[in-house]
Amino acid sequence: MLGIEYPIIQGGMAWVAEYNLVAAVSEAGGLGLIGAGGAPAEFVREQIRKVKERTEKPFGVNLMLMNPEADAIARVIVEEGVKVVTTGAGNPGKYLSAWKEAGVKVIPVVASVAMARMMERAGAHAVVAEGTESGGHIGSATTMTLVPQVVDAVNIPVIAAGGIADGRGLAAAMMLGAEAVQLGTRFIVARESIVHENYKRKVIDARDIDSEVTGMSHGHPVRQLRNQMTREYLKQEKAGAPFEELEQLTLGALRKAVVEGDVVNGTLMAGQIAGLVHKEQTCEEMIREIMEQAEHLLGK
Ligand code: TUI
Repeated sequence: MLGIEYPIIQGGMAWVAEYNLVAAVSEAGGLGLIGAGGAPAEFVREQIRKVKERTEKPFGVNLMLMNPEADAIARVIVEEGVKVVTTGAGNPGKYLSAWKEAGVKVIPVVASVAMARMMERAGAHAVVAEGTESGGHIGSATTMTLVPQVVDAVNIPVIAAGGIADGRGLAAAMMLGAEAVQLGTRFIVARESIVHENYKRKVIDARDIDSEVTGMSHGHPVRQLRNQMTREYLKQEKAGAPFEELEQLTLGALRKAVVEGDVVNGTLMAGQIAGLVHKEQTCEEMIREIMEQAEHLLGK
């Protein structure tokens, strides 16, 4: 459906998934996704053009639906002839018909069976079922429970995400009925990833229980590695701080971590599988290793 060699999709991580990483993943035979995050539409257009200069292979865009320029980005995706779009943090229903008319493959990220069903009815080509093990904005169901329930509920292909970083995860996801996997955390530390060295080091050094979920009280849970920022956030959240105040605390904090390498006051979004990510490698090495391990486990 996507014209890719291997069933490995790179998560559309805000700030992290820019053209260098995206082109590297697609060149290696996976599907790179530009993470539009909170970026302006014209920035996303430039990113798309830069990926096209670097690879002829398929790639896509992830539209984070809370982006105030979401409508404009949805149009840029059509104008620039992007072949695949994934969406996150909301319901992309209002964009579906325009994308489908333009021949874009539409793959919403969902965190529940109800949303998966709704997306299938609306005409989505596939869904990413994302478990709570993931980094960033999360739902509450685990990958182990969500994926088979979504597989049973819909007739379109299901891509598993959350807690997957190696061939064992890929093989397990296939056993649950998924057709492909989406990885974020492992690609943060890719050689081609522009993420600051300090952030990469934090992911590489992280243990299994080093992530924390902030924002549970106001309905926007976000998983990230524990640091001064999460301690301060959780302290204020526990004391009943209003949403707006907590928002102030995290404003620009992801950029601070990715670009400036501020691992003290920055937001280090990463999934629970960070404890399994041990070294920087090229995307090609990562994908080859994952495929070899999964093929061995699945007996080809
Ligand atoms: O979207 C994500 N992960 C993200 S978005 C993001 S940007 C951000 N930055 C700072 C603070 C907060 C967010 C970082 N990580 N994953 C896909 C995903 N989508 N997970 C859960 C959902 C989801 C949630 C609710 C999808 C649909 C949904 O529907 C609600 C509705 O509208 O009915």
